[in-house]
Amino acid sequence: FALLSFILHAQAQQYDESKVPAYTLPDPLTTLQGQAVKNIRTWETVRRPEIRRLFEDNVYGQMPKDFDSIRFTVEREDPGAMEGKALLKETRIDVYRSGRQVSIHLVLFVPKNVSRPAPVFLLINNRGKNNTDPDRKVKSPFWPAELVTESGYAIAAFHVSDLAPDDKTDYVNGLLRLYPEQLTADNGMKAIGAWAWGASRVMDYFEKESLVDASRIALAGHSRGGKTSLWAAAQDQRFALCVTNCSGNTGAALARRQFGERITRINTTFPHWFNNNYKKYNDRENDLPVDQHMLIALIAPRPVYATNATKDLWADPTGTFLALKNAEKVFALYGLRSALPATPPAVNVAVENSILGYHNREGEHDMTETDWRHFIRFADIHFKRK
Ligand code: GTR
Repeated sequence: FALLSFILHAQAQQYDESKVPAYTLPDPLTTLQGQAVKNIRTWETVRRPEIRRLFEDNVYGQMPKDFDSIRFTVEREDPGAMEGKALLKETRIDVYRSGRQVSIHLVLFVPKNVSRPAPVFLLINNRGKNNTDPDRKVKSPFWPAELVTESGYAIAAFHVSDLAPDDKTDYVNGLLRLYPEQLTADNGMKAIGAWAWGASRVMDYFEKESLVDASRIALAGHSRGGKTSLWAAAQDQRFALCVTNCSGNTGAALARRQFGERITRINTTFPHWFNNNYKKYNDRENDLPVDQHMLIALIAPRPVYATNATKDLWADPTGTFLALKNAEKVFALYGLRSALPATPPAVNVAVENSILGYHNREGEHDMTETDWRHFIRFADIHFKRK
């Protein structure tokens, strides 16, 4: 009984808005020395590096970039894919360090009726590999390649397991074999760091691929993949736009609200996602030197689109909206307008014409064609404006 009640207690998460405690968020525009950040220069030279470092040390871990070499090998090219409407290119990205190697398999469809180089939606795929079927026998709404290419974008995907298996023991058998020193450091990278690292190596490839426009890469991820898309875009400023779908705790939702999934719970179920230091914040959200609005702020001035689903309270829709709102002032430094209302928009109402976009779709924890239609419109607005 004692054990059972312990388990039930440990798993009890709350969904009651009236029980959200009073909290004060760390100010993205006040430096650790207490200086107010009033211009882009201080933001970019002092405060932004400071926040990035805080996330590295306390949450996601380091992002090493000292590899020996990178090689791109075309594994398959089909100019007649999607009934002749697109070019399919599958590429293996091999990265070497100290005699060890990691390989990322990338699937890419480039529409034919669009002027090249094409803008791209890149998905960090955390679900089954068949969701991104290059043969299109499976047409998953999670990666609606036909819809995206018909809308004038190339679409690409890689699978997280190429970098780190999503398993609390097995996660070491991937990229971390190249960086074993990360495993013994309290601020060492684990699985989510490794997945984000992989997104950057795909970007290295895009920079060399003449079919695509490396200055218009929209990075997208769902849930744990959405936590990763935020961290990758925060780290790597080459990503021009970030989509974070139902990313919840340690994604786009504020930790201090303690609503839905909490840090203790995520660190217990998924001890292989975040660094060792993050475990110090179990049940101590208020001691964190950051909150997730600051992760969104790191992406400024690049546009960020976050979503939720009404039946996914676990991912705290209100906390996600509030994280965006509290990041607005950093985008404002760049003179960028956020059209987010003061309180969350009505269900299914998308805010797209805004540097910070948002919708709360009716339904379950998922990424659907409806979500993608909004991502496309959001990218249309921002990429055209460029
Ligand atoms: C859940 C986890 C969430 C989210 C989700 C997913 O079990 O608690 O943080 O990442 O998985 O990735 O679908």
